Amino acid sequence: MTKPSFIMASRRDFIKISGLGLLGLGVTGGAWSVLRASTAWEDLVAEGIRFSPTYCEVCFWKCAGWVYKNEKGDIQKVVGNDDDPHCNGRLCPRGTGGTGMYHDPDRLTTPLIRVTENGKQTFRKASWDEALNWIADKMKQTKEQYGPESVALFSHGTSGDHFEHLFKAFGSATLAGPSYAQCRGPRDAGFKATYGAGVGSPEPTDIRDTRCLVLIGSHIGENMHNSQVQEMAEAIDKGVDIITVDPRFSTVAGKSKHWLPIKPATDLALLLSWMHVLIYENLYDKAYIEQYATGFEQLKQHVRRFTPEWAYGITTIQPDQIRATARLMAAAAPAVIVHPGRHVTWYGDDSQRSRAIAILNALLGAWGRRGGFFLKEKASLPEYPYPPYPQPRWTWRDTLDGRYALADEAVTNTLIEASIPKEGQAARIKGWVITGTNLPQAIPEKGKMLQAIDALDFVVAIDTMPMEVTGFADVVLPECTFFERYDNLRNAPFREPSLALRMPAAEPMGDSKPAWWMAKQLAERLGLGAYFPYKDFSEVLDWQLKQIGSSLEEMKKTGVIRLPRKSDNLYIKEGEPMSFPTPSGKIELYASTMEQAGFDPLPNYIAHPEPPEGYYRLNYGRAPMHTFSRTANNPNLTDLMSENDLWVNPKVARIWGLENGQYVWLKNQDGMVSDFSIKVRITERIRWDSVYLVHGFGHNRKELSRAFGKGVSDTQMITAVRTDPVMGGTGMRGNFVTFLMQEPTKIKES
Ligand code: MGD
Ligand code: SF4
Repeated sequence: MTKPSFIMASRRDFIKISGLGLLGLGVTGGAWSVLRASTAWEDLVAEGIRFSPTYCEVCFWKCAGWVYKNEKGDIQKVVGNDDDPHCNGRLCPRGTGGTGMYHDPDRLTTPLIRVTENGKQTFRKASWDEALNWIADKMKQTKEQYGPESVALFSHGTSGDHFEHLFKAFGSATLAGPSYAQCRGPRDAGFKATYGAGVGSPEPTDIRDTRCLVLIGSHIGENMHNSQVQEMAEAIDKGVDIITVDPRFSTVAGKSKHWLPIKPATDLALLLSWMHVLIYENLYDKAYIEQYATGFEQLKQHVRRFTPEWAYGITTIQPDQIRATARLMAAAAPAVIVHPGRHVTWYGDDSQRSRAIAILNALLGAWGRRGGFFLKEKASLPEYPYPPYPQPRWTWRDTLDGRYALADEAVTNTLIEASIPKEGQAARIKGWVITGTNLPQAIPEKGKMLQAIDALDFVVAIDTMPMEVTGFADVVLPECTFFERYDNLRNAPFREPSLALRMPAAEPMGDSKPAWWMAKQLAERLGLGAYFPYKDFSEVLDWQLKQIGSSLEEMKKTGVIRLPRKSDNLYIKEGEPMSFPTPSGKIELYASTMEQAGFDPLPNYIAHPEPPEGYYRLNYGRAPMHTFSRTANNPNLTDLMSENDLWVNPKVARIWGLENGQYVWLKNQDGMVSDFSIKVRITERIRWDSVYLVHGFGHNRKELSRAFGKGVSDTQMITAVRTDPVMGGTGMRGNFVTFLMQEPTKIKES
């Protein structure tokens, strides 16, 4: 076994280290493939070298890893857990650099309360008692006056689990997160209308065995979801054909057999035309469709007119290329994946685009087939026996006011709207608790958010960092990072069920605390202590693990438990009957749930607004070393990428006289001017009608010493939102920007 080295690595070096999977504890035992404590492990501990299990919170792939500490107990590095199917022993650059979250000197380390001094609002340090009493008093008052439902929770990530439990015990189901209406919601609505179930996370894409991978605006590789990227690398080695549809020559476009530089906002036309080719050239999987699907004849009639020639006029993709790519998919079927994507809130018709993707996969017979989509399974882990929750009188669903009939989860924006008083009518929501989400960078239409914040009785932010969201809070609670706490076991559906443990590798820094502790303290102050009947959250984990024949002690040594599947059908067996959880029990090519809710039962192309003269569509995406805005100040990751740049086509650069490396400000179609400037990168890799930048930069909090003023925030430039009528997703890619060569205003902190 390779012994870990504790020589301080330079920030660039340690990315390589993560790839080595240093902890070679590949011992399996019993019915479970469980890593057992080896002598080598005990040797290491005896030598004063400590490591403990975690799963990563830098993004939501939740890779399991080992945190290494030196003899003094200082966290040195984190490496992947060999037995974890989410990472296969290797963390991505962000995960490896995740220790920067722990070491960041800008971290929040004490509770803060807003006060006014000499007429100016500021924060002062507070004790935990003072801060928690303040929040509990506000929650109690609001409950008495308006009902518990009037306190809303915005959350993203594992700390949200603990507050969700508190809120449900309190009597509020007014809970939302940006991972739905700003991210994957339309995808899950589109797939659910077709297959009866959403896609979920991790996506059940069988990439390692696929023969043809179609990526529509989903840039795997830049969007670094660990095992998915590893599987794609494996598939590339095996000669997979990749078709990338993107107005931008993304990294994966360079590995693709076909790059289709589609005119932005026209993907649905291409998808309909691909269906036309598959059906009218008799290339679809007839046996599969006959056995498992319904609505084929309606679909056939529907796509009759969507010829490649029709689509060419809309998408700018040559008819020959549309035919060739459809035939390539059919030749690989059923080992083909038209990837559902993840962040899909683009143009406001995103559920329908996702429906088209779902239908296309059905025509290719890919759902439930090797090399297509596997049938995922998750561990059945008993819930801790908490008392039953009270029934709220109203929930997030009531804030939809009859809109978005197929929304399965809360829509952040309707909670924001319900927090703004209307003419003569008080707002339903009076207080916000926000944890693990930086709302000003995550949710477009900041104007509405500011209106709501102005009207609210109280705002609490729980964060590890002094992010923008904390600037709007009355009370800020400092959460310790995922390196310093217990959280729920990771239990995500995949090819085989697995559980991963996160435990503290170090004491919380300063006066920061874990979310479970904060939620418990608030519960006790609210008379809800019965919902938190433990001293330490580890007791909950131990109880749950004991129900399945393991224990916390055992898991501390393995980090991951892999469980056998209960069903042996990772794929549908040839000809095997299969019932889908749709109203008809079949894959619904013609979606009855859509029809009943008053939406098109078959997807239709609609034209979207074009950029005004002199403006370019604002396209945005991901970088492999950053996640949203949460990593922008991470000392390790800013070393790798400290600001975003603006991709500009050479033709556009010539018109504007732009030079590589020059800084420009951006102005959008509504006159919104960027707070900061962005470096121009002239490249043929972007179409002339668009510009591109990485999301999550352009921070305006001076407390973020490395992120402040670096690059432009795409969210700031997104003032026009096209809302998806099906589920309320906020389409954000209908915004257009132009360049300003001079600093337009003095930078103000908002
Ligand atoms: P971040 O901006 O990274 O993501 O939206 P968010 O979840 O809000 O903000 C995360 C916040 O959590 C930060 O303030 C960070 O400091 C804090 N944090 C990190 N770790 C912890 C922790 O352990 N505990 C606590 N309490 N806080 C922690 C993501 C959302 O954004 C998503 S999912 C998508 S897909 C959308 N992407 C997107 C986009 O690409 N462009 C634009 N313009 N908007 C987008 N919005 C959406
Ligand atoms: Fe962490 Fe990377 Fe895994 Fe995401 S993909 S959980 S950032 S290691």
